[in-house]
Amino acid sequence: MAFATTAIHAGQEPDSATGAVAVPIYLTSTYAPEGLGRNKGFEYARTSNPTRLALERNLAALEGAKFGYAFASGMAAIDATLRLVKSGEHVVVSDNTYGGTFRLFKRILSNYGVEFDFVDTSDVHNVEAAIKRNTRMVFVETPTNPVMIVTDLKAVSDVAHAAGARIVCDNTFMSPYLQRPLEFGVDIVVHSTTKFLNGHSDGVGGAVVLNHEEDANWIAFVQNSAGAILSPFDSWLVLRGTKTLALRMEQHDKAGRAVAAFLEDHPKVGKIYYPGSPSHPQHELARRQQKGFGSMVSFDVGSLAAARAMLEAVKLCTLAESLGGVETLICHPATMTHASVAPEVRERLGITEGLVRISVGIEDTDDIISDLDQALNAVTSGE
Ligand code: P1T
Repeated sequence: MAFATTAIHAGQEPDSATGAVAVPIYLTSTYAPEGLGRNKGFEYARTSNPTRLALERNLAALEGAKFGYAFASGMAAIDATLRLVKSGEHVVVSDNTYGGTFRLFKRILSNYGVEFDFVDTSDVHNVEAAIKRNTRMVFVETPTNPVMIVTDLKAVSDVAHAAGARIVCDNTFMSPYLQRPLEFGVDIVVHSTTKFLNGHSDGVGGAVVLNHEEDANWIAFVQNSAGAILSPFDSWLVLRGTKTLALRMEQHDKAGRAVAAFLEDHPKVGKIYYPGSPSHPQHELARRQQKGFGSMVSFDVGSLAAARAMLEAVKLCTLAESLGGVETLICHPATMTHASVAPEVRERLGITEGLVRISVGIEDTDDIISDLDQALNAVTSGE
């Protein structure tokens, strides 16, 4: 079945009890068994819930995976995935990830004996060089948040597998509509469903999808044992979101390209980060690996003062963290999403004080561009 059909139907047969076409929100914490040891597949709602299960099947199908697990947030999904690694083992990570991922690895998981090395995974040789005897996982984000570095998933998967390590890809920026990492050899895909999968900025959630049965059993065990589950209502919101994922991503992609082209020509804009621009260093790789370029665009306006002037002048675009919703959101990574990354690391990655990140929504594209234009024109040349 094609993607748009899978998105609407996978995991969502009409309800067996009532025929309800939309999956009901099962607001129950527990289930009455028919007798001791005889239940209908559900015992306690931390372990499993029919609404969450429908979403988990839906997300697995969208990524072309056998197993899916929904978590309370993208960070909870990433945390659960890292439970596949034990104390004394080593993980190679893309050096530019979402700030929260960096914080979880560096500030929390490092305290439990897991070793992390952060490298620029856009060059597969850096990954090869960072592999150690005890490397058990390679974790990549592509394109990265917020400077849009693209990693060759096939090449890095081969290197990881040759070393006996799993490769995990955070596919939040692309969504499975624009990129399906498992097709390139990636073992595990993680998502913040808060973003494009939900698509309406009304719920926080995360997901892990994979094919390897033993690892899947462990993720399910962690999900049940640590309990960072997605609620039935939030599961339902994401299910509603994925029904329109194909349509939304088509428009996000179109609008992203138009906004990037507009910014590229604007005199107040310096460097622009968008894999769809022919000037992007991995433009060709992005073309091969992705079905489109998406709607995340970052650009440098030169200084904190200029960024502030612009961000305070937008009217239609909303100054806020997060991304992937129908509405255009704009933010300042250095002080918002990536504030937990050390200043020298931010500087090296290009997360300067003048960097602005935009998640282009699906409002009328001309309206978005007019708003950006008037906000950029509010930046005076001294700033
Ligand atoms: O916010 P949460 O659902 O826990 O997801 C974390 C996360 C994981 N991976 C990527 C690539 C992300 O972008 C995020 C969250 N990012 C933002 C909130 C942001 O504005 O960038």
